[in-house]
Amino acid sequence: MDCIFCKIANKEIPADLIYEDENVVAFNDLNPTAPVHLLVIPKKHYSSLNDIDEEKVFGQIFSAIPKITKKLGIKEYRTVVNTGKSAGQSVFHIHVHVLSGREFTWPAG
Ligand code: DGP
Repeated sequence: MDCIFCKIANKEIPADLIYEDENVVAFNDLNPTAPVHLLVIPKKHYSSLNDIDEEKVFGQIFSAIPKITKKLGIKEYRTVVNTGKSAGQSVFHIHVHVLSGREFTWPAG
């Protein structure tokens, strides 16, 4: 499958890896929008949140996040999952953005 995030998870293309376990990898976003901007992805391919058919995947992703932020010394951060084009999704392998290091506004743009 021609998926850039599968290739990052499989180490076929390089990325700035921050964290890895059996099911999940996290790496720095190529175009950061905050001083800290990571992407956390499952190693297994799911195009979007709509395609996750195993509940355990949510636990795998979200339980990794506090481990990663703790490692980075971050206590406050924003997590974002864009689902679908109109919501801003541009890479169709589910990923959670983890953003920190500046003030964020709400509602999101
Ligand atoms: P989204 O728009 O929510 O689908 O976010 C996709 C993010 O992925 C975007 O912030 C840029 C990032 N990105 C795209 N291609 C690459 C890549 O090859 N390497 C890395 N590290 N990040 C990428």
